[in-house]
Amino acid sequence: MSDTSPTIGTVAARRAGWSGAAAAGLALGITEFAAGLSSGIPSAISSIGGVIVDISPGWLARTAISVLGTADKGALAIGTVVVALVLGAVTGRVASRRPWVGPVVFGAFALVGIAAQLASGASAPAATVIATASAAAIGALALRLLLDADRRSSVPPEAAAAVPGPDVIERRRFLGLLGTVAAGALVATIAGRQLIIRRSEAVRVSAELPEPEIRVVEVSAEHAFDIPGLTPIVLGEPRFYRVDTALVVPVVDPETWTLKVTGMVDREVELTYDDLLSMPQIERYVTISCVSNPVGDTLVGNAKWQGVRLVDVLEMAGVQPDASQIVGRSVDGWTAGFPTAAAFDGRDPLIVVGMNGEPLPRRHGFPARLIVPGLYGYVSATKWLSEIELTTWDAFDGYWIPRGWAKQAPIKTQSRIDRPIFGDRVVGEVIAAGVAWAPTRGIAKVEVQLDDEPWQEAELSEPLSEDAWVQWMLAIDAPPGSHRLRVRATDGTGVTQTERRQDPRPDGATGWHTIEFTVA
Ligand SMILES: Nc1nc2c(c(=O)[nH]1)N[C@H]1C(S)=C(S)[C@@H](COP(=O)(O)O)O[C@H]1N2
Ligand SMILES: [Mo]
Repeated sequence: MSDTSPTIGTVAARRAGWSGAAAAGLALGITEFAAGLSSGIPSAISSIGGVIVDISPGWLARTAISVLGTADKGALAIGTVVVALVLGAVTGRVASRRPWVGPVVFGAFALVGIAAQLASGASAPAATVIATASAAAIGALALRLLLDADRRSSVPPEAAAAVPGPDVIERRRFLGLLGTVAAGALVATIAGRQLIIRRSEAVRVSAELPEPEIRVVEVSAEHAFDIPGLTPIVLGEPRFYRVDTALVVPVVDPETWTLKVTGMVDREVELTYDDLLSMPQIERYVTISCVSNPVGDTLVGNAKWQGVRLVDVLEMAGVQPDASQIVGRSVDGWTAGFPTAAAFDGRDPLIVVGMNGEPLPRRHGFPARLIVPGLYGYVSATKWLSEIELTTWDAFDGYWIPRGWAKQAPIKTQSRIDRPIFGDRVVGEVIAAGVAWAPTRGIAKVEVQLDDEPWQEAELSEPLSEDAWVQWMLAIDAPPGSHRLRVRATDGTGVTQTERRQDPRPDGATGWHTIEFTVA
């Protein structure tokens, strides 16, 4: 390098870095703006984020998704942008010495972006390719202009102290150009995001839900204790947990959406949203849980679901005798599979269109999802359902199976202490309370143990169904001081939860929820 002065060298490198970051930002902003203009062009930022989720090891994706809940989705998008800007900055520095590097790296960006966008299901592939390739070309051009302007404004060290001359004008020109590119990046990104959000909000969430033919009981006093801190017996938005791999909640237009039944069937069936709504509807209280729910945690919820019996739709298609697995496929390609037997053994899975009397919220799978009582969500509860495929047990593994989770995954009997909470300082009487669930088996008994005292049986709420959790409560006589409290449930078949602690992976956590608290 002719640039031997460390100060000048660093400043020049820094300017080249800013140039690269701004150019990368502009390219990304243009892709986002294109996604805002056309629903057939997926957001490059979201698509790349989605690929990161897909290729990251199962434990990492699972941890990020379950531990961070939904917040990680924004974080992942921001992370994707930050990484792109950093790569842009590095590119700018290198390209200031080797100009050919700029177009090459931006070209590579374009290929990665296009691959991710096409993988996420671009409905306008040609427009997607053109938009992203143009965005990258504009980014490369912006970088070239910035580096040229920067070079013109650079002065040899001995001239730096001279009176303002042409170099200062060039410096202003460079800064002006840098500001313009950065502002363009910001405006394009924000405008694109806004357009994407506005379009998603314009899509009708649903017509009226039809009257169910089979209604469930309304929740009344015997179904739910009125105790502060105890989880409500029916959860809705925003408390019902959400777990999925979708970075952006899929926006499905019910006017064009269809549900296909394919694979080992006598005849393929394709239903529109209106077809589904015109079929006999039933209501059901079902508690669903995430397999990654640690003992005592909240990735579990109970709701009133409305929908069509899965068997009604399967009978339209005619299931072939050898079809041993039912695979639900989402509009975004996510899959979950469960034994065909689970559809016919009386647990009566639903193709759900309603949650707690409202059309299914987007986060929970609008326009339709599967709910299979007694199975963890990752093998059964496909949201944004687009296809039900009949296949054999060995022929296909759902999304999470190759990532180290069990293929057979019935929900384990579990109980949780909601109050007191860990570390509580209780003044006066101790009212312990919580929930317990064993979907399809029901809860026969919940017992609570204070320190090493004998187990005491808690009072249970009247179950809403065999598939729904129950609340439990018990007034505890605890002297002042610190205490340990444990809970265990016995299901309707007489089996009591095991004390043995097991991590969620591969088929669900076990162990007794245990807390510590003090009495004042
Ligand atoms: N399309 C799709 N459906 C999905 C998932 C997903 O990642 N994508 N995750 C499943 C998992 S792991 C669980 S636990 C449940 C959670 O449903 P909820 O978000 O409505 O609580 O959805 C299931 N359905
Ligand atoms: Mo899950």
